[in-house]
Parts: sequence; structure tokens; C-alpha cells
Amino acid sequence: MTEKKRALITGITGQDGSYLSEFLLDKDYEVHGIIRRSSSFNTSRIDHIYQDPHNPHVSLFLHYGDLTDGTTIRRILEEVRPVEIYNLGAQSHVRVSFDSPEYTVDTVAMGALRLLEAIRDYQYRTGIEVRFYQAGSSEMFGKVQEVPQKETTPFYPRSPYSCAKVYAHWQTLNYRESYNLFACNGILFNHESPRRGETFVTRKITRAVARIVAGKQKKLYLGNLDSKRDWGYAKDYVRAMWMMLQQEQPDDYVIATNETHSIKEFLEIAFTHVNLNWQDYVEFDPRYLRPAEVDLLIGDCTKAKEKLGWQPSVTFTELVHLMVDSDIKALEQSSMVGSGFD
Ligand code: NAP
Ligand code: G4F
Repeated sequence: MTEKKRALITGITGQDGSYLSEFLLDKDYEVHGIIRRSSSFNTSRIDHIYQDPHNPHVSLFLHYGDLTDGTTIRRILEEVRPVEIYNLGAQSHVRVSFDSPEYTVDTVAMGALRLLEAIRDYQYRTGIEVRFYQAGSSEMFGKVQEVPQKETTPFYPRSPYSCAKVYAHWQTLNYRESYNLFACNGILFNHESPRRGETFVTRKITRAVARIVAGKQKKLYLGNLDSKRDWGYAKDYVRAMWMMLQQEQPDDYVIATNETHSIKEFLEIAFTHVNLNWQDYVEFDPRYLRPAEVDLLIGDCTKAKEKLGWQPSVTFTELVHLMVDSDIKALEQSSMVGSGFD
């Protein structure tokens, strides 16, 4: 029997980590994920694929660790001996990065460097190739220098989060060129799903729509409604991550839909879907403004289409509808309790 391919995922408990795990398990990988110790359960997105470690045929394994802890990362790498590593772990909330810049940079920028250094040493010592995916972001384009944005568009980051992602991007490229690592940067534009964190604007809206319909919420407080994003479906985007690591040569790719929409357009489609008018419910709260905003993102994914054969499968309207429908269904199944941190 041939050995299964082993993949290691940081951020396995996040939106993308959960979809990528499902995708790799379907491809018969042995999947290992790094999870953070937490005082309450933080595995809700992967509970449905969790396997009892006592089962001899188990193919999903969880390891405690943290991107701020280089020693543990090295130990896990030695234990797991993965052939692919997906670095999805991050303090990924842009506005929160203005509140906690040091922690964000430690996790996002230094976390990537810790992984790259660990891989470099492991590969040098063992001669085994480890393919590395770095979760880069369209936020790196920030104050955009070109419309639409592609792989060659200069970066102009506008938050501690995106400055850290730019650092991780260049280190990934630097390790590829300096040490011949198979390291790829995905420059992913916003991607959403029913598993999107509740404090990102799309999920905040669809969850509020469901609660308003159920009579559990009266108002929705938001910040800047004029910014525009290129929103795709997360399941499509994790497929692109894997495709990058299957190529003959490592490279960097923009993953996007080539469409942009404002927060107002998102609101319009979400509320109209349940026959409501968003203007009757949405109020402005300056708390959700950022010290510097990214006004417009729209990606050109021609390279990914041509070289990877990747393309998005879900339209903007379909995405909004599927998120609203999912939140309505979830609310019907259990009574949702607000966390207060939105
Ligand atoms: P997410 O839902 O916020 O998940 C982030 C994951 O990182 C969670 O599993 C989280 O663990 C983990 N994490 C946080 N701090 C960590 C630390 N110090 N050490 C180890 N793990 C840590 O993010 P996502 O939407 O899935 O995004 C995945 C990656 O893609 C992130 O790097 C994000 O910055 C990047 N990205 C996302 C988008 C997007 O639109 N979604 C676009 C471009 C790039 P807990 O569950 O314990 O919090
Ligand atoms: O949903 P957001 O918080 O996502 P943002 O800032 O675009 O970042 C997400 O996408 C990036 C890719 O481009 C990722 F790298 C990053 O990790 C994250 O996944 O905000 C989107 C827009 C912003 O312009 C924000 O100002 O929505 C605006 N907005 C308006 N009211 C709000 C709110 N955002 C949030 N989170 N909450 C609000 O109440």
C-alpha cells in the first residue's frame, strides 16, 4: 500500500482551514492541523470531520501549537514530516490589527518566517522537498496603484495586518530564490462562506438578516458602506491553494472573481432576498471605521486561469443568497447568541 500524502495546515480551525481539510481528505491526504489551546472549544468548523485518534484508519490529526512559538512548529514539522504545508494561520481581522499591531505582526509576519526557517533546515537536513503555501491577501494592494490588481501590481499596504502580509509575501519569495524552496504566494481576494467569521462584514450582514427575520435583532450597526471588494466563495479559493502546490514550478497567483461590489450592494441583495429594505435597519457606528481604509479591490486572475486552469464557480448574488439562507437555517436549528464582539 502506498503512503498517503501528508499535509500540515496552520489555521485549520478557521474558515479556509476547514474547507481545505475537507478538500484534502477527499483527495485521500493525511491531514495534520495546528490548533491553539483555548479555554473554550475552538474547533466548531472542523468538528464534523474530526476523527477519533484511536481509530487505526484515522487521517485527520490535530496538534497544539502557535505561530508565535517557533520551537513547537519545528517539533511538529519533525513529527509530521509533511510534503505540503499551508500557512493559513493569522490574526486576520484588519481593524483589530490596528488595536493589536504587535501581536498581528508576530503571528502573520514572524509566523511565516518561523515556518520558512523550519522548512529550510528540515529540507537541508533530510533532502525531502516540502511544498509551502503562503496565504497572501489583496489587502497588500491597499491604496491601489492599478485597476484591476494583478501579480505585478505594486503593493501599498494600509494596516498593520497588510504590512505583515507584505513581509510574509517577500520572505516567501526570498526563500524560494535563496534556498530553492517550493514556496508559493496566493494573493487571495476576499472570500466568504457560511463559515466566515461573524465579525467580517459579509457574515455580520447575513447573520443580522437572519436575526432580524426571526425578530431577534432590530438594528445593524456598520462602518464605511462605500468601500468595494472582490468577493468570492471560500470553497473555490482553497482549491486554488492546492492547485498552486501541484505545479511543476512554484509561483505567485492572484485569486479573484474580476468583479467588485460595494458594501451597499451586498446589503441590497441580502435584505431584498428576504423582502426587506436595508435602509430601515442599518445604522452608522464610527467604531467600525479604520484609521486607513482600502477603498477599492478588484482582482485580475488571468494568470491563475491560464496556468492553473482555476476559475470561480459561484457568482456574487449566489454567494450572498447562500450565506443568508445558511444563517436563516442555522438560526432555525439553534438559538444564536450574540458575542458582543462585532
Ligand atoms: P480565519 O477564519 O480568521 O482563521 C484564522 C486561523 O488562524 C484560525 O484557525 C485561528 O485559530 C488561527 N490563528 C490565529 N492566530 C494564530 C496563531 N497565533 N497561531 C496559530 N494559529 C493562529 O481566517 P480565514 O478567512 O480562514 O483566512 C485564512 C488565511 O488567509 C489567513 O491567513 C488570512 O489572513 C488569509 N486571507 C483570508 C482572506 C479571506 O477573505 N478570507 C483573503 C486573503 C487572505 P483560532 O480558530 O483559534 O482563532
Ligand atoms: O469584512 P471586512 O472586515 O474585510 P477586509 O477588511 O476586506 O479583510 C478581509 O479580506 C482580506 C482580503 O482582502 C483578508 F486579507 C482579511 O484577512 C479579511 O479576511 O471589511 C470589508 C469592508 C471594509 O472596507 C470595512 O471598512 O467592510 C467595511 N465595513 C463596514 N462596516 C466593515 C463594517 N467591516 C467590518 N468587519 N465590520 C463592520 O461593521
